[in-house]
Amino acid sequence: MTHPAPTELLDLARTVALTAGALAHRRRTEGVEIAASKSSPEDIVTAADREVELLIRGLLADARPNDGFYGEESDASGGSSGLTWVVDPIDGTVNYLYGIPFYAVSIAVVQGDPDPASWNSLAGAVVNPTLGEVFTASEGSGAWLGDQRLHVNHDVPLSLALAGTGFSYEAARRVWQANVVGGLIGQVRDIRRIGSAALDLCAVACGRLDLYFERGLNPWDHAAGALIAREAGARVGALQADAEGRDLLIAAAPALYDQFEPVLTGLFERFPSDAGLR
Ligand code: LIP
Repeated sequence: MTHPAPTELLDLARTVALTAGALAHRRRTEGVEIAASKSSPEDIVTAADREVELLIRGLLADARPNDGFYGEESDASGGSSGLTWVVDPIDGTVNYLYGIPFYAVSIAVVQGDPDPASWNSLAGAVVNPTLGEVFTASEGSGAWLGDQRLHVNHDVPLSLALAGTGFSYEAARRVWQANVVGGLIGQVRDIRRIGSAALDLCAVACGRLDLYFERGLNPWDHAAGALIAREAGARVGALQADAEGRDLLIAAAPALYDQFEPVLTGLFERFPSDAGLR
């Protein structure tokens, strides 16, 4: 099934993400309302998360009615075009709630099922409305921050790597993740917890981080950011040849990735999850 050029799909992703970002920002200044909690009391959804996703979904359906949709805050829908939009309306919702200027609208379009293990990412946009930063990438055309081409940091030894990571909304998983970070912190330059997987991956792409890893992410958290990191020269995946996914996502320059992988494997063995978490 033919589809438009990735650069053309990117224009749509960027335009919609900017419009959605403006709404999210406006709602932030008006005051944030928690609508509900999801997998745990810590896992909240705001009224703005839902409103912004509705806006994105409508704009994409108007422009491309035959595409599928897979978003964090609403039911997925299939399409007949072979393309699916993978959307996180506000990635970094807890930052959004607290007014920490690190949340983002994340929009990607993939070919095939919305499953990181098999999809082919064509284009992605991540917009941080507070900083006015627009990260974009399309398949084979590189990664950009505005009109600045991005490249990951190369030739960084693990001991000098600034590593980003994140923690789950499940308390038992957070304790397990913290044990792993405790085992790692003496082997890297330092750790950063930015609070948005989409912005963590963009940070690897633009060299603000040397390495990022996290367990427990949903496809919408990383769909656009992983393409942006890849197009900036990062290797993105899990352990061995596994594709990134809910189990684990690692992103770093290839040489650093190769150094980090055995260390992380060792830490997972040293700190097996008490609660049998995978
Ligand atoms: C967030 C991720 C972050 C992770 C949080 C949460 P949300 O997504 O971007 O990396 O550590 O637990 O999953 O819930 O803000 O869309």
